[in-house]
Amino acid sequence: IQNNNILITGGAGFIGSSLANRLLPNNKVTIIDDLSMGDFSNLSSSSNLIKIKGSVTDKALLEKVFEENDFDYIFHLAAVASVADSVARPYETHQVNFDSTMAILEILRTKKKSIKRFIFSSSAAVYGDEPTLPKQEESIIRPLTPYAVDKFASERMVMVYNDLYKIPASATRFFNVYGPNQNPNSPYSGFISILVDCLKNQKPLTIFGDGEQARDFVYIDDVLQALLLIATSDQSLGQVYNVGTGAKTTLNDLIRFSQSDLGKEVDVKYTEPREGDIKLSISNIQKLKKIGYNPKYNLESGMKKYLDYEF
Ligand code: UD2
Repeated sequence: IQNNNILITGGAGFIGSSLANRLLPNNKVTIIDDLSMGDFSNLSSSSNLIKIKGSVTDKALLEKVFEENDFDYIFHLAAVASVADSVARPYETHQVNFDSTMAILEILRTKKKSIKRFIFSSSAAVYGDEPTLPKQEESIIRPLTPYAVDKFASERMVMVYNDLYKIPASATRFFNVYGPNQNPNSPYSGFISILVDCLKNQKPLTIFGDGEQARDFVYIDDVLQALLLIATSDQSLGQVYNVGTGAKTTLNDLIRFSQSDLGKEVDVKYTEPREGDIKLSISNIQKLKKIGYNPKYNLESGMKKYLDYEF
């Protein structure tokens, strides 16, 4: 993507800032972020960058931004990213995770905005705990939490706007993304960011459950590859894609790996599982591979790159 005008909601957050830094040298990038989890310091300084501190639930702000800009690409990454947080605050997370999507879609429809692509970040959480693995895009959808319901509803609404109103759109179902600049400072942060923080600062780690729950952890660079492919492929129009690696890692695997790799002991405490927590989540990525996706990192090389960056 070059010489385009791009909006990234949640652009100060982990995935958003990584994407912005990749696009900034050759594009104009506008960021909206409420800085609840993100930080503008994640972003490279650039004359191509416009930073707006504000919430995607603020319709007046969205309208103003769209009045002042004709965007080519919109990456809607702003979200309450934590499944557990959505269980604690279902209504507030709904406003961020669903209403904001509709607000943007409505502006695009009613103001007849012509864009190249709207990319919505959905989640593997939509599959829930239905035991068939790995998860394919056509697998049974059984959302178990407010987070998962809102991600699925947003994703479907995006597809309806694509089909009925010709707002060109695609969606990604992210599995568990990790890498530098993922904020570890909340009990709701991503597990790997918390683990790395514990390793760095010798803090105790809490595992919710027996640690045998498994995830498909995907390194941020592979996620950027996926986002850029999905945004620019003709084939991906009106389509939703799993974004993962296809590999299964348990939390206990991760602790063993980090300890042996770094030679540091982690003080682990096991406690009750989280409500709505999924036991096994592994992706089938054949559909994404058909448009050219080729993940470059397995857990070992991804963790190595992340840890080299942190230590
Ligand atoms: C992650 C994403 C979510 C969604 C989903 C898709 C984050 C924060 N959430 O949800 O946005 O896209 O993946 O698959 O990235 N855990 C602990 N101790 C801790 C923190 C977590 O044991 O201190 C457990 C947690 O109960 C869960 C696992 O680690 O079993 C992963 O938790 P998570 O919050 O990193 O991610 P997940 O899969 O709920």
